[in-house]
Amino acid sequence: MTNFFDGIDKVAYDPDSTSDLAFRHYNPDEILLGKRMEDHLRFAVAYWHSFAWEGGDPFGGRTFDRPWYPQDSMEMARLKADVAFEMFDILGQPFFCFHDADVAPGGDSFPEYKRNLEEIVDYFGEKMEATGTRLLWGTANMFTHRRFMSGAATNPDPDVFAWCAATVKSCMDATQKLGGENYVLWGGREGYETLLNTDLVRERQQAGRFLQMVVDYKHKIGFKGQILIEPKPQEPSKHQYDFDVNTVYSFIKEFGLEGQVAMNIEQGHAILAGHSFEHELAMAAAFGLLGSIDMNRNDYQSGWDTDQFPNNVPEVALAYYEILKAGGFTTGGTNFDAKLRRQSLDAEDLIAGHVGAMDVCARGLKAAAAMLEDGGLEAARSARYAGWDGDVARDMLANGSLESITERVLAEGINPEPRSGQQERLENYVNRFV
Ligand code: XLS
Ligand code: NI
Ligand code: NI
Repeated sequence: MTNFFDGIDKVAYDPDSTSDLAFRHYNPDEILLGKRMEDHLRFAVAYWHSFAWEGGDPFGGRTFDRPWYPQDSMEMARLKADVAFEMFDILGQPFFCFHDADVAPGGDSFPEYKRNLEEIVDYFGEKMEATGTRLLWGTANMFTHRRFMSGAATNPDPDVFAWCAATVKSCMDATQKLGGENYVLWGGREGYETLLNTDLVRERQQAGRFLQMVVDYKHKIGFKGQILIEPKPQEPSKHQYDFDVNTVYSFIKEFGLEGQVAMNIEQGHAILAGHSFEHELAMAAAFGLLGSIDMNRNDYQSGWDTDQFPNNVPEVALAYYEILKAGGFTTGGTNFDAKLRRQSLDAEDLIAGHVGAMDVCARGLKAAAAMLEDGGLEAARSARYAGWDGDVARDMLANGSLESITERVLAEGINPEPRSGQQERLENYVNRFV
């Protein structure tokens, strides 16, 4: 036991509590739509934000002071793991997620990197066995180190591509060994700054080939989880190749990977792309590619990825509405890709951030489940499109041509009369549940 969380008790569900560190809505065993709340939400803590990020921003260095700093030795990596698993026990969330770089020092060579990762993976394995915390997904950080400054798989230098292939193999092995339920690829620096020095056709080909290798390796090792791509429109690169759900969908099709790769959708990335979270979720669901979510929120004024803990119930409710409507998570879950504000220095702040986020998600989920059960939104939508259920309309769509349709417009004197979209009424409807 470390003493990092001294004085902080295991968080309990207590609907009447006035404590800021209690769950008033997250009740893991509560049944919604025939399933336990915990099994709907499948919460995960993100190792990077909670334990590896030191509180820096573009204008200043670290603000936190943690007993596992400096993060450059295996001894510190083990201490960090001890603290992380203590937090998992306090929160009681079922999963966590990590990048290789979050959990062990990278060392000076590939063999050293691999040794360190394997050593900490064994340490995690023991802790997961002892505590029951599971791995939602693993991933590789191929964006922080300077070797990745011009891209990872999309790098002009083939040696960087080779380094990345070896790195992802190690991270997939680690994920497989720990029973991870998914493997995520977020294209951190897979994009470019300026066309003046960039061959974007070649770079996209490299990224596509890389993804094919990842899928081949998944089958080779019999990894049962899903491979997930996480779209993001910019930051760190000016132009990212995996801009949003639609862009990633066409990328998957172009490289023949339909049915092999799904998506991890992040609230903040959706906002950066000029979409809403529910738009991206509905789009992914429409393609059958809704895998998992990174739950956070962006500051709506700042225009960059602020990765804050979610705190807006109506927004979260609409997101879970799309997820439930699509049938809910299978291997996916709700990963809190969220970090403290850099002035939030205390161990207690880390707990408060997660407790609040879990409770907001639970409230959103309850509202979403109630709206689905009530069926009001679906009924309104069906009524709006009812004209398309008729035989004539169906036949027009399936077999019509511009000439045959024109004939009918003339013969029947078709002259459409607009009808209300009723947005305000529907917004009032949602407000009854949130
Ligand atoms: C960064 C991404 C990152 C991924 C994992 O914006 O959200 O945290 O989720 O590499
Ligand atoms: Ni992000
Ligand atoms: Ni993310």
